[in-house]
Amino acid sequence: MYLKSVITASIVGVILTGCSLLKPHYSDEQMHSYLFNKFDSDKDSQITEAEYMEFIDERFVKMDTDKNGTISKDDLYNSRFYTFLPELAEAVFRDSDTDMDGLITKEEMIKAEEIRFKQMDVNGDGILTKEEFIVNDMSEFKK
Ligand SMILES: [Ca+2]
Ligand SMILES: [Ca+2]
Ligand SMILES: [Ca+2]
Repeated sequence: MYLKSVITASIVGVILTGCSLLKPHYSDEQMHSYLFNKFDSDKDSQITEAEYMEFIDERFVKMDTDKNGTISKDDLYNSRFYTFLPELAEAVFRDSDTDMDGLITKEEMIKAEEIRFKQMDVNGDGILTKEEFIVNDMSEFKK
């Protein structure tokens, strides 16, 4: 009887651990490094505007899950980006949909991200350092 409840407890433990592995919760710092490295494709610890926009381009394609050229809320919820970082994905969506019609066109996303890049690039040299790169601490992202 005792043994049985120990086994049950450890199975529950395994299931719970499995769940937390499936849905990782990043600390802000982990998320920051993770995203910085994703953007920094040549790994020189700097994100150029070209690298930044290239990543945005790829992300747009990935987020457009039904491949019709615009990102809808359904696309958002079906995307891997949303699965892993729901809050950030929601914030990106809100921030990019400038005409608030519930759809993000590629033009809207590019324009929003160009503005975001310039806001982060505080010394205006066209390059983001790790210190300049901000994941989730921008005023319009806090709503
Ligand atoms: Ca780089
Ligand atoms: Ca779409
Ligand atoms: Ca829109």
